[in-house]
Amino acid sequence: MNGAETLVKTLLANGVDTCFANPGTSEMHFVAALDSHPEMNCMLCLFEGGTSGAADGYARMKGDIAATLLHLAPGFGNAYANLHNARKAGSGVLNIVGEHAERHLRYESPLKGDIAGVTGSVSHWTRVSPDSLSVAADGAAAIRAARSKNGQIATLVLPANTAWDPAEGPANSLPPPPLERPSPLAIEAAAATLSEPGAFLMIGGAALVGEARQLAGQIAAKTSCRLVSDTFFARAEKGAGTPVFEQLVYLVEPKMAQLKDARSITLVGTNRPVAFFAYPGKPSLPEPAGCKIDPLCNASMDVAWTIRALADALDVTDADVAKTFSLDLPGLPTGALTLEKVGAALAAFLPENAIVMNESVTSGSSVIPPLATAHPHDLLTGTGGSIGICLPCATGAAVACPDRKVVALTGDGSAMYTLQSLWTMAREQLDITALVFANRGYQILRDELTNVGVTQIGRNATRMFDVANPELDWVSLARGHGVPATRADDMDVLIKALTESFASDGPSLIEVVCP
Ligand SMILES: Cc1ncc(C[n+]2csc(CCOP(=O)(O)OP(=O)(O)O)c2C)c(N)n1
Ligand SMILES: [Mg+2]
Repeated sequence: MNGAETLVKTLLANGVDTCFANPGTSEMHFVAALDSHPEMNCMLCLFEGGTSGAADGYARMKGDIAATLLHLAPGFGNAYANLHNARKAGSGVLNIVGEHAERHLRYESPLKGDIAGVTGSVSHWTRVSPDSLSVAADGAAAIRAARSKNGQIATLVLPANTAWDPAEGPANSLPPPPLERPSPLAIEAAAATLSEPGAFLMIGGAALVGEARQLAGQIAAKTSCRLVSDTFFARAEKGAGTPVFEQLVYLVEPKMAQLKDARSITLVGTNRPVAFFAYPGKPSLPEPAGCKIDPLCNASMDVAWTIRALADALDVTDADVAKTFSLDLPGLPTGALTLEKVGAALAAFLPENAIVMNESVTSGSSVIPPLATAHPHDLLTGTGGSIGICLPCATGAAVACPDRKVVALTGDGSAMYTLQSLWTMAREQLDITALVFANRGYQILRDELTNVGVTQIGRNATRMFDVANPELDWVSLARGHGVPATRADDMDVLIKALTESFASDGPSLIEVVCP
């Protein structure tokens, strides 16, 4: 047995059976070891941003880790942006990165790079395996790190000699250490604060799903505190039957308006609210002066326990009924296409238990709101502001949940970053309906130019914001990746395409021609 084989056996023995991969020569022994273990599900992604984004989507929906297989520093560099997003999502990801054999590293070979620099800057945990006998134990430690604190980025660098030299056998990964919890005193104090006027309970992470979400709704019913979430989150249950919470909005002034009555903000599973960007003359922090921020429990702590403890401290009972959304499906819109009508059609047709990945950027403010009263579903969003997460994340979510329909909503600009994921969707026949909002440009950046105070827009800025001339042909792009596609420029075509796509099991794409 060589080091690579002990690593594959370690992964499988510890429940890691999914690997999003883009290999190269330095990983060939690892590839051979994966090849002799067909129980490992290896999926090729044609760009490493697809690999890392898929691992993020998988973790969000599975609640457990997948592995990525990446090729030296440049391969890891390509994966970086979506690892950044995964880190902000709190997703556990286990990266296995090949590296040159130790003796080769003293030479300036083409693929040699600063692997410590590139991996260290986004990983919570990094280790370079020193020899083949250590690989299994290092793999087990990496698995544990990726599963720790509700999910971390763990990166194991595997020099080729550690993969090919002889080794002994697989290792067991210890369970992750217990999650940190707030002290009883902190719980008591937070419960008291939540009962005071102007109290906000801001939830994220595990508080946006399941029983914790329900209890948060009951806490709001009991105390009259305002229940809010951040603008972006890894995963939230949405639709009919889910407790109502307000999402903070993107722009600074409206965010400040939402928080203007806040005298306290208690944080459970999330960080304090902050403006997405700094703008001249506008604050970074949106809450009013004097508002108390209680960082009770961050996303890496025991969020579900904290919500339960708060509910107990507040004597929440079944009599405290959370305010929930009721099912209210819009009628079917016809005629000229508008984004509001697209939202209504989506809400009307959205299959029960769908997974919606939203990176539709400016289109989202029209398309997403009607989904609030659609059939229950999970909503995932971009978490780290780095665009190009939608198609990869949808891919990973579909692998994690093969029995659920995945709907990927993406801006045309965002989709271009990682459109290679379409090919993985086609090869794996993943049940994904992708809607590309073809407004032919980076619409949000037009708005942002105004937000920084520029009133005139000239040739250079226009040429940096328009994605036209030539116009992208999404139907051809999708078909070229093996995904059937339709261009919808009125509601009848859109509704027919949606109906057909939701009735079929494989991937399909709809180019939504924005008015
Ligand atoms: C990795 C990365 N590069 C650049 C940006 C800057 N950026 C933010 S939104 C955006 C364009 C989004 O365009 P699109 O997806 O078409 O959405 P639209 O604004 O048109 O609705 C860009 C380039 C970013 N956020 N992340
Ligand atoms: Mg666009």
